[in-house]
Amino acid sequence: MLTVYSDRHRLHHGRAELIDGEMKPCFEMPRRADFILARVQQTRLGDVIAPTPFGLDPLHRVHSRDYIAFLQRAWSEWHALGRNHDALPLIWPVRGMRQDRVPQDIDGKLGYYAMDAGVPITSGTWAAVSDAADVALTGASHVRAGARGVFALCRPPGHHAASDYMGGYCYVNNAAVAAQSFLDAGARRVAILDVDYHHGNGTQSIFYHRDDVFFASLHGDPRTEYPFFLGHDDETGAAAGLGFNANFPLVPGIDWSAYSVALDAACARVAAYAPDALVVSLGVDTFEHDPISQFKLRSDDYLRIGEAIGRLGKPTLFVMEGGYAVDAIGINAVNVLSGFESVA
Ligand code: SP5
Ligand code: ZN
Repeated sequence: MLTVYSDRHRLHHGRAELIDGEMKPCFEMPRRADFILARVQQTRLGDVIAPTPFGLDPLHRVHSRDYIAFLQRAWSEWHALGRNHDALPLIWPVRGMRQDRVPQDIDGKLGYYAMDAGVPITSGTWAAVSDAADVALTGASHVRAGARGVFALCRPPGHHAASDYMGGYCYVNNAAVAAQSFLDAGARRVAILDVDYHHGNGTQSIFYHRDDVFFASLHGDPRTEYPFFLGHDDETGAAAGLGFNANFPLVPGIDWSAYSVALDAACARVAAYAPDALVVSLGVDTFEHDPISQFKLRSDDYLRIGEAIGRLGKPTLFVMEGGYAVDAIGINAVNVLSGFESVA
């Protein structure tokens, strides 16, 4: 399987995040991608290529122009105030406050364009974020050219980012950008299967009113898990998109026996949709030793996930999302890809 990877992910390295009331080193760190790449090479999964630049147009297809412009300029606006630490939001427009006035000050803009404080912006964040989108777009172009499966080793991840906000370590929604690129190149229907531990709220939001992208997500139940405010099973789409969104919220502590039932159900929905292409939001934070998650999947279970996806028989783009047990992240992510390849 072809892997697309850019070294420039390293330019995004947030220092700290607020977790359980303490500032701790960011769980979403450069070593994650390094370990995945090392495993790709160690297992001889296939060639590794650099992305080609696609520019801003494909990003504007799923994100608002003002949001992308904010991402591009945020660090320089922050740095111009003499601040050298990560830019982080500290106030949000909650119920009853104005959503229709974008503040002029960077502190206001950070809150306006963020859903949480898990999105540090550093001097290199935009370079890494735009390369991650190019990684996904390059991967999609190879799927279109006939590859059965391609791995977009994106970092930072994307599935919590919606059309006009960042959150949960995500800035640009790489999976959504790639899905839209399939449609713009002539696909009629694209499915996105999100197996990250957290609900893909950004991806769901982007396509919620549309019938040309079917979104299915397996994740920790938002009644007890981040992102809390989206991801329930009664969210089935709206307007033309009604019936084209499927959430599978799962209780904490589940292992493969329960997970696989939901995975089979989600895969059956994908198959029924009969997509021209499949995008997999590949998070491996469902792992038993993940430091911020509550599922109990083991490394071998990721082979089974890959096999289930492979049996769908669709041209498939894997887009890397979460996974924070760094020592095992390469094994688990590449197991999915190997499992996929084992079912020809
Ligand atoms: C892409 C992705 O996986 N983003 C995840 C963002 C999660 N951010 C909030 C994490 C909260 C963890 N709370 C549990 C702490 C355990 N001590
Ligand atoms: Zn996650």
